[in-house]
Amino acid sequence: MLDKRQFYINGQWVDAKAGTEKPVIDPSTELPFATIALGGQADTDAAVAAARAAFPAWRKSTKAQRLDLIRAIRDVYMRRSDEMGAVISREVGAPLEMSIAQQARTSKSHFTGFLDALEAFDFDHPLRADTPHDRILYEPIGVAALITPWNWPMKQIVLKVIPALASGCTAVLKPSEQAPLSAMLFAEILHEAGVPSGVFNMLNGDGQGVGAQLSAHRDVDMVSFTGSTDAGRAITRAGADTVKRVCLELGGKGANMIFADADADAVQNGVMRCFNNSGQSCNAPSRMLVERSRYDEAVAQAKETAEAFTVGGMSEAAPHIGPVVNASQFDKIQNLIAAGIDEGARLVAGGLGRPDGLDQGFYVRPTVFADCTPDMAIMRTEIFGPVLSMMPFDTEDEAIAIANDTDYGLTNYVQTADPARARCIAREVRSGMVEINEQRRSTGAPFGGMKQSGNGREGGIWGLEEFLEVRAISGWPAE
Ligand code: TXE
Repeated sequence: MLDKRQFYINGQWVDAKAGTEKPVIDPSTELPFATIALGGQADTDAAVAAARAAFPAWRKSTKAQRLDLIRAIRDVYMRRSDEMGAVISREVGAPLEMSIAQQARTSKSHFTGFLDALEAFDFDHPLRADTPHDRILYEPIGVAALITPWNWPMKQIVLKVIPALASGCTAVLKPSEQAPLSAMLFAEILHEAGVPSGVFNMLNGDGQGVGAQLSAHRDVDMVSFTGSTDAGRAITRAGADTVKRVCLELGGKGANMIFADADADAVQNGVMRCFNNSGQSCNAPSRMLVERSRYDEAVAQAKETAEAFTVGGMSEAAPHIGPVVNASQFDKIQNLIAAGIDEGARLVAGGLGRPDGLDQGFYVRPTVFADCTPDMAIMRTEIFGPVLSMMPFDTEDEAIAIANDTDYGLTNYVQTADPARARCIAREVRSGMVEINEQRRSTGAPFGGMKQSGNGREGGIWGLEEFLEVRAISGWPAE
């Protein structure tokens, strides 16, 4: 059993002062393989105090110093990225190849996006050329608490820690208690790269403990959070007394609108995208809307694609999907599959229970429902498992209306050969991101949602601005 009970505070690994312990469970065996400490108030206070003490000096660091530090972190991170992939696989159960390629190595693009953004960012300039006495100053907000989930653990950590440091903030990271070990390796990497003591701190804890303590803390200036919409609400409430800035990246229920003129492989790609990472992505295209003339064929293709998926442990060769992260996610998904059956959706692939031959581990059968209606639980709830819900539509307006009929607004998808239609749909759907014909966002584009998918944007210039205060000084003397 690995002993991982320490926290990284003020440049050192230290023992927990308060709180309890928790086993880390391997999702593919349901067996514990490590022990972590879950901190308490005294640990939270120590981490925040270290970040507060380091802030005055780090706030005054130059852009060149920050760029050098981020490049150094990136270089150590990339050197250790295969090690990182292996740790992620162990704690969340994802296939090893996928953890290395998609989880660990791709974070490099986030480093690039923030280095470009920082290089280009002007922290100090006149309002306009004709108003030299009006000066605009961008300042780091202060101590940033970063609370992250387990589904893409390292991307979510990089997307918060790097812009926090780039902006001149100091940081306290509380990773998910489901994925603590990759965060601890990340702390080792930052230490090796020479991050000054106290600028970055990391402690483990659960949402009710360290998560809530950081959100309410008087010496924390902002919280950047990725996770469930419920936890986002709780953090917002806890931060209200101190009027904290709270940046939220929450769940999603993406619609993938497939028109009759879409590419031949649009359905297959849509199923694969929905099931990637065992369906545990906030931007999973989990509602597939298909133009009626192509619908029956699409249901047959989705069934075939789902049934071709293999499910198994982390060391099996791709393409396959691993288990979901824990027992409560497994139960949530099973309950939603049962609800889909009860509410009359047509089960065309997968279904309840574990796949044949996998009696232990949180394995879910790749599942497809057809003939869904917008009011069904499987069309409204973020399932966070390999479950696709399909329904037909007749007109472009109907597709847009169904896509928008959700509390979420993170990513929507459209597949069509008609450029005018693609542009119209991109403008009309209410989501922070739209992907047309499988085109992925480029490095540095903003990631974030509308409605109950959140209020923040991560990545590039927008990700940097989340950590900055903008100030207006009038009467600025000429230099
Ligand atoms: O998330 P939680 P869970 C969704 C997805 C999933 C569901 C539940 O639908 O099925 O959420 O997953 C911390 N104050 N997403 O229970 O609880 C917690 O410790 C402060 C979508 O794992 O939101 C962890 O660090 N912090 C999502 C983080 O929040 C709190 C990714 C995520 O845990 C807290 C994950 C509190 N009161 C789940 N309560 C996405 N947007 O990608 C919890 N936490």
